[in-house]
Amino acid sequence: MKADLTTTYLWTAMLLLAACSPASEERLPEQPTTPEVSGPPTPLFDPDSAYAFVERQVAFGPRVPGSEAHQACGDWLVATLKGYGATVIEQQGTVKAFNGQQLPVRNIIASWKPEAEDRLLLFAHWDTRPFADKDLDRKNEPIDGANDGGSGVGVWLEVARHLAEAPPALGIDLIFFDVEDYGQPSGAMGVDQASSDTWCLGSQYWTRNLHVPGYTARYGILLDMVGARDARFYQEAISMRYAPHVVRKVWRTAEALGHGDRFIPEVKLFVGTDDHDVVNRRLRIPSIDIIEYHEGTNGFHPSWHTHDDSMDVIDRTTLQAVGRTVMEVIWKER
Ligand code: AHN
Ligand code: ZN
Repeated sequence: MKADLTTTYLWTAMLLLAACSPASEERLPEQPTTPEVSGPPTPLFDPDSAYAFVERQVAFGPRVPGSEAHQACGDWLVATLKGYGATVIEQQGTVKAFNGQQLPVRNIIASWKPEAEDRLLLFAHWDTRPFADKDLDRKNEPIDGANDGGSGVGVWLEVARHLAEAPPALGIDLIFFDVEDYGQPSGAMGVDQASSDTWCLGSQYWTRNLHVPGYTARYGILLDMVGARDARFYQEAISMRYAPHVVRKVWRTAEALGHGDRFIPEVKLFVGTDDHDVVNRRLRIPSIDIIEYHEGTNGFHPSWHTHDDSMDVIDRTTLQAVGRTVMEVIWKER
């Protein structure tokens, strides 16, 4: 505490000097300025709450478009978001799946400060894959989607819980896109443009039917597969192409918060079939994808599109690293 006292004396002496000498007035500020622009402090992300939000979705059963579980979970999402003070728009329509099937689409759009011009777009997909094509067994049965679908929504719901109570400076639009994960299973030929267009049908629908004509936002953040134990997040190539400043801001913030072990500032993956690509290409809202890169497999978690994608892979410390980081970014925005 001695050092603090000395510092105080020094400051007092400097201020006195400044007050007495007119020449120094121009050089010294009237009072010490804080480096940060002041604003509401970032509220605390609660990983237990985020975990419970993932659990709650999974408890409905697989949220396959057109199913009863999907309907019930959607109703719960809308009610929850309204409970957090959001203006909610439900966008309903029909899209055609790769197999020719007509699918109902239900995008859930929650807005805070809808009148504000400066906005951030937060998004995740809330549907689950109707089959387990990467599994060896029960390939035709839908998956739990705890990580794929559930985790992004769970983190955003926990963020949403704070939006009414301690609003950040900017307007917020949180979109839960439907029918992201009904894409054509990749065969030996890999993913070409035609098959890549069979993914992300909900976000494609939204870009053609914007809830607000001419909608735009300062930037967008997509969360996809952000809940698995020991997950690491590397920078993603499409995000780097369209929104490098957002990528750097997020990874720098993670590092500053002590999550540098999770957020590694190296570009390691390219995810050309995710909702951020649609938003970037069609709307030019610079958008990033925070998505796990898993060494040794196809780049995604080994549970990806298998029946192992259950609550067993979800870990609170991963949800915490992601949730705390994005909240800090959102609440520091001016
Ligand atoms: C593919 O690479 C085919 N899809 C990435 C997007 C995705 C699917 N995220 C979750 N499921
Ligand atoms: Zn998926």
